[in-house]
Amino acid sequence: MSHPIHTVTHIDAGSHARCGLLSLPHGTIETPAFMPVGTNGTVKGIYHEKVEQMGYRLILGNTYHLYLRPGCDVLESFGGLHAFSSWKHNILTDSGGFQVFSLSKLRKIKDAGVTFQSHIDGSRHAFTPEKVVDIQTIIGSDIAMVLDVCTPPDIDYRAAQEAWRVTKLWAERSLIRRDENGEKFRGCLFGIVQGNFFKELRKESAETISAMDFPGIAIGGLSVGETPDRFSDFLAYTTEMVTPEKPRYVMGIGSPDYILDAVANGIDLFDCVLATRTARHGLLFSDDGPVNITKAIHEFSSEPVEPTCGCTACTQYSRGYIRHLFKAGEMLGPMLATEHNLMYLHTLMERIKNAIKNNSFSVFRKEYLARYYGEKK
Ligand code: PRF
Ligand code: ZN
Repeated sequence: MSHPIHTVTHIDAGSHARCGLLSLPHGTIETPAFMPVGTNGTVKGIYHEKVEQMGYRLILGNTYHLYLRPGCDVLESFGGLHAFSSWKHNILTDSGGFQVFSLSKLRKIKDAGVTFQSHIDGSRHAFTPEKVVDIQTIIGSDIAMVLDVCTPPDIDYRAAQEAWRVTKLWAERSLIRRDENGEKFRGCLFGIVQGNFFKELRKESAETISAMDFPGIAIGGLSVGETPDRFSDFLAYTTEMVTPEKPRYVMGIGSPDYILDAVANGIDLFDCVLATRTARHGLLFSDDGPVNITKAIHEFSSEPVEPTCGCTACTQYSRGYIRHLFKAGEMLGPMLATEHNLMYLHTLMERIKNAIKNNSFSVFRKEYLARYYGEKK
């Protein structure tokens, strides 16, 4: 059996929110934690050094992208992604289970695996659950994810059942390959719960994946285009079915409201491109909701984006200047916005952890959301 990697240190008195310590090959992480996305081995628009200075110790990479470019031969010759990219802390890699379904063309799923065409040059490739574990072994992932079948929200029961059947089969084979790889695989392999928007399938999936020899459990197939109410309903339902003994990770969520929802249900980890992607379009997080810095109302504003934020953008520049950078197409605009959004989320996680430790998470959440959804600036 995999040894436990997560210790719960405190559970909030009024919700399922919990604080804990997650022990990984490149150091221990305080949970709940948000993970910035660095698809190609870089968090877009920001130095590793800054990401590290803010306090992040776990970032994401994508097996799908890294396998296509630079490729396993390059990664292997450098001794893995840590050495290649010079990121000293933990790396989680997604399996490609989502990227193959959202980015590639002509994909075909069989029990053996999935064949697809690269979104970069149209070349043909095949992923099997075994190959995906092998690629993540070469990458040197601290947390590796199993290959899964992520489905859109509008499919029928039979299609959802079939996707879960394949996901389960692949999860079993992934564990066998992890064990075959022995010492070469140094990370923690997480299982992924699927089951689309059918409670019966979600229950079976959560219980089955929880009982398998994974040290951590991810909840997949949420935030794939369903309504916020449906997201919230299925998040709560599924999380309750996942064993509390293991770290729980909900894949692909990262707006403050969804983070608070996830934490309230007892989720320990989440990631999303939202913070960094929307930053590049001039959307900056604030306690008063997202600020679109490109809007005309900021033209003459000498105010910082968020007065309580300690990032470079908020301590050194005005809204008016940052708006100008975006309007002029200057690189510094997206760079400052990226740093701000990551700093904002890191600070938000600190506030959340403090609220949990003080048993006041529900009050914090309510007050935070009242302001967040209030008058938009
Ligand atoms: N599976 C995998 N990666 C993911 C997802 C999933 O279901 C999602 C769904 N929100 C995001 N990233 N492997
Ligand atoms: Zn800031």
